[in-house]
Amino acid sequence: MSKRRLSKQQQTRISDNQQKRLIDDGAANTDTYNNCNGRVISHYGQQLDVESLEAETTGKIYRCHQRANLPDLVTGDYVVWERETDETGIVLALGERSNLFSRPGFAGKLKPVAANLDVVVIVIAAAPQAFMNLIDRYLVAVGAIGLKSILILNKTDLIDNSNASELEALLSVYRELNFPVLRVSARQGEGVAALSDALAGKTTVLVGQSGVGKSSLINRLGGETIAETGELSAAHAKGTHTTTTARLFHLPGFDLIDSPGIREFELGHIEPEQVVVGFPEIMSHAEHCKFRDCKHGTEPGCEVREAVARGLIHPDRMQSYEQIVRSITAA
Ligand SMILES: Nc1nc2c(ncn2[C@@H]2O[C@H](COP(=O)(O)OP(=O)(O)OP(=O)(O)O)[C@@H](O)[C@H]2O)c(=O)[nH]1
Ligand SMILES: [Mg+2]
Ligand SMILES: [Zn+2]
Repeated sequence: MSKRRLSKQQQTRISDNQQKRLIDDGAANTDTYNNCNGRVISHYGQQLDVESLEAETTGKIYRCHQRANLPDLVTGDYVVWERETDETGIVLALGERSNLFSRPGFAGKLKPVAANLDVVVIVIAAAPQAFMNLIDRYLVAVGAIGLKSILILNKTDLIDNSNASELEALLSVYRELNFPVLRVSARQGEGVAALSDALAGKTTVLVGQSGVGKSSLINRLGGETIAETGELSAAHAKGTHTTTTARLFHLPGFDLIDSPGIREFELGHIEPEQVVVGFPEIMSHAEHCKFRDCKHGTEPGCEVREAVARGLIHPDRMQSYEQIVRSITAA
């Protein structure tokens, strides 16, 4: 039900945009009979899988090329496309994006991951090891585009005396900051119903290190094997980069985008002043610093330092913040 409502809204937006586009192109008289609405489900190099949003072919996937004048399209994009054969087509125009989640790829070049999202789910796991700084980098990237995050700890079935208190301490930092936190096990099903509820009616992308179980969660939520999963490497207990391209899955009640896992997440595209969007507790104190451009270092009248000293800001989060700012300034 929610899917139909969403696509209708989007179709209105698309057709407005399509009209603008055709006028922009000076092609207002073009025969638009064959133009269809669609959504990019996945992309493979130069080719895209576009799902038809047209009544008579709804849900059918067409392998498409895109017109050369279009920017790189990503999973989640709404597009106008034209059918070529029963299985192929060409994308003519890109609908307006409500947001675009990107991460830096090779040589610091921004790599768009997915568009038109409602939520970003940051997945960590009992193994491979979770790092606060990686979570914080994601929170900054998500906050910078005005989206909300949910933090998920997967593989709760692997929690034992050796890692329980460390993981709980990590989660409690975010819980206290009012970031939604869920504990799940894709393998055993714990917490999966609550996760399903949290995603209802939304388009969400799963992000996180390789091997944390993003694709496994898709399979558990979908009740069948629809995404490929891979074992952790025996030598390093790290992920093996099984998922290679972002793909949108329609699951019962919501859309969920699987994305390739990462080893590192460099925030090359964020300005140092923006880092604070991932740190609401620092932001609220920074407003009261004596100097407006306070770097929260050794300046007099720094309310952030004061808050750390009084235990109002977690020292690990402060350290994480400083590390991110340093990494950006050094880049
Ligand atoms: N014990 C346990 N293992 C899990 C759980 N979820 C996933 N795994 C295992 O973790 C490994 C990696 O899972 P994937 O789903 O491929 O991880 P991913 O995050 O999609 O990894 P990339 O595609 O490389 O980014 C597989 O061997 C899964 O069976 C879980 O809840 N418990
Ligand atoms: Mg995967
Ligand atoms: Zn300050």
